[in-house]
Amino acid sequence: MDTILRRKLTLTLTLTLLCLAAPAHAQVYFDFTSGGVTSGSSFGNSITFTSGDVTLKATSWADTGANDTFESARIRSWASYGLGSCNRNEGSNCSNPEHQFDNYGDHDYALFVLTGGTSEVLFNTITLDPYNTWDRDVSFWIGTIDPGLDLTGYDKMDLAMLGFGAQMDVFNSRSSAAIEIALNNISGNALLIAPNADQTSTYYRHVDRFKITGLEAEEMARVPEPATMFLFGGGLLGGALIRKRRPGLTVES
Ligand SMILES: [Ca+2]
Ligand SMILES: [Ca+2]
Ligand SMILES: [Ca+2]
Ligand SMILES: [Ca+2]
Repeated sequence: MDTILRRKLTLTLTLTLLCLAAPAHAQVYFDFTSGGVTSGSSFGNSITFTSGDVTLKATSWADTGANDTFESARIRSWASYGLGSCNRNEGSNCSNPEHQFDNYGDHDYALFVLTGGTSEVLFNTITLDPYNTWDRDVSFWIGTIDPGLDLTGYDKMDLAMLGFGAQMDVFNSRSSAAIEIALNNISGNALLIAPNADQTSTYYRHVDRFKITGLEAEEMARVPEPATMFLFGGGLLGGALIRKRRPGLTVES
């Protein structure tokens, strides 16, 4: 009986520890081609999307300020075409093709900040769709930032100080086809993405333009504090030992 009890105890503890250790990664997907709640209708506005218990706030920015510092832009939803942006030099009601995220003239940026749920996610992929045939080179930064961060007045060199990780570049061919960009499962609560700005030429083959149609991520598991794990494990162990000491205990098989 002791052996059976010991086996049961070991199994219970093992399963308990496995459950605590195994991350229950909930997948979140934000479809930017439908839904979304728009707040404000000019520069500095936002569009909010939800997936499960996670809320995503999308805003757009551009280096239209003095010395290429960031200023808020107007993020817009073009229904099934996804999200685009009009910056201060394009005008808040800019039209095709400037209403995409583009690097013709100034450099447009999309900022996605997550709140609710575990907030921290692993960023999986983002889908971009050029509206017509354009280059599709992108740069992105992922990090854990103040969810209320206002980028006004900062520039690209300040991103690390604000909590973003290193700039990641993905170069793609010129095409009218949508493309899924791997975000390398980097963790954080924020993603900043822009057409790659390294090619300064306005030669048409270098100009990158796209709308953004979807973002896929997975919630990080809530990692229990070591103290909690110890107490939880210790509680189970204690309970089992008390039961073991009780006379006439029948072990269910
Ligand atoms: Ca634009
Ligand atoms: Ca532009
Ligand atoms: Ca500029
Ligand atoms: Ca390019």
